[in-house]
Amino acid sequence: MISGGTFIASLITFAEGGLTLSGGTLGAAVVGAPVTVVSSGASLKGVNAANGLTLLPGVTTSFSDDLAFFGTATLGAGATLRARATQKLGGAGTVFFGDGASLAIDGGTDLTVGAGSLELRGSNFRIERTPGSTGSAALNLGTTRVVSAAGGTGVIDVQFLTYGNLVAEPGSSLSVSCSGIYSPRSISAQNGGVVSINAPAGVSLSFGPYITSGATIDITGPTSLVFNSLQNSGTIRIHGDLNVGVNSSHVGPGTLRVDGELIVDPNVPTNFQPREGGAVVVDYEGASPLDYLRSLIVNGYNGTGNSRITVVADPQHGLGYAEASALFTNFPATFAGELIDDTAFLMRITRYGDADLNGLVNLVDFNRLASNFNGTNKLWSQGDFTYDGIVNLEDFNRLASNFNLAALTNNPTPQDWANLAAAVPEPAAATALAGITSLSCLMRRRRMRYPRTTKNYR
Ligand SMILES: [Ca+2]
Ligand SMILES: [Ca+2]
Ligand SMILES: [Ca+2]
Repeated sequence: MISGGTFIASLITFAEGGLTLSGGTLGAAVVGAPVTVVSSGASLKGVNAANGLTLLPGVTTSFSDDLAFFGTATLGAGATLRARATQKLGGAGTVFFGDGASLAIDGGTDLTVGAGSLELRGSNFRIERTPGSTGSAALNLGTTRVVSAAGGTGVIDVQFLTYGNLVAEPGSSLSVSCSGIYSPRSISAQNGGVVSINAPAGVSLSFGPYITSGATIDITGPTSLVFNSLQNSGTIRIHGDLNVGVNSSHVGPGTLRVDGELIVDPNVPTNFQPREGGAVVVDYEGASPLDYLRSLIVNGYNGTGNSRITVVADPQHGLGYAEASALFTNFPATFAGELIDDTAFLMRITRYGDADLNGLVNLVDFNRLASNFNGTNKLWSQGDFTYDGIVNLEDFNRLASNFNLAALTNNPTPQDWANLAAAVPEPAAATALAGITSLSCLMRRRRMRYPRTTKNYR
């Protein structure tokens, strides 16, 4: 037990028991047993706790010089570990925050979380500038360190945050606020988890490896956000511009929402690739990005240009796109789980023929095609499913081959074809009905060559 004064030693070795600190200052390497701080007022100065460190509940302990531990550092409920000068929190293992525990960084302090795969993890915790202190508190997480909310709400609220991997585990939320440079290596919301990032306007956020969303990631503030890879089975909302800057960036089956501009790097071959039913909402104000984004989709389809928006090749599915105002009449409307206004550009991987992007190919879609038949400068939502701007028999055939199909339903029945024929409006009727005839012949010929079990014709 050390209860007062200053105790500096190069090495303290225990065969059993441990070192208990109730006051004073400890500066030593401690091996063989853990260090336990039992009351506030004690401080650590250059401590290396080789067998772990514990702060009992409610205890506040400050540290200066480097603090290292190996194994687990446990901050009891309501305990505070306070960083008092530019230094490093090092070691290997996990800092576990008890309920309401915090890591406080004094203003003017630059705290680097040290080498290795150190993890800061807990249910309800805060990492913040020491209340009442002034100046910037900086947290440098390096490239492999993890801050993970597990079962509650984790808060990071510092002036500068750099690097690190930010995780919300299932059922948890991690809320990050910072006013300075911010460049996390990854952000991950596990299934049922939420990550909220609030960065200042005017900064550019750059993500190293990836963003992974199994639930919700909400990013507010930056005027520009660059990412390398995006795996999205949940929802990602970016309240600012999104720059896609590295080849093979992609999203999964979730929804990506950008309240701003979606920009795909024109300088190097860059491919933005929604996948497996993924939807993208670009909620703009002012001029529509339609021409720009459509050109990237056309690039992707034709394999031309540096900047591309593509989908994985599939004879039955394409990347549908539409202005919200072309699909809905009442706003706010709901698309892919997102509330949208009448100035939004929408993309979704869906079957060819699904002009209104609702996931089904039916008479409503056919009517859109028929009313634009033989037109030029047309969009997907008007029946151009081949990305050439023209609505003709090729587009009709794509629609017809998916008619009455949702995700994985059966082939159309004779009654479906009759319904389709009956729905053809004038003046497109003659042409389109000719198309049906052609299509029927085509389908019959194809079926002779390909058995019905062939995947492409299911
Ligand atoms: Ca809008
Ligand atoms: Ca449809
Ligand atoms: Ca066409």
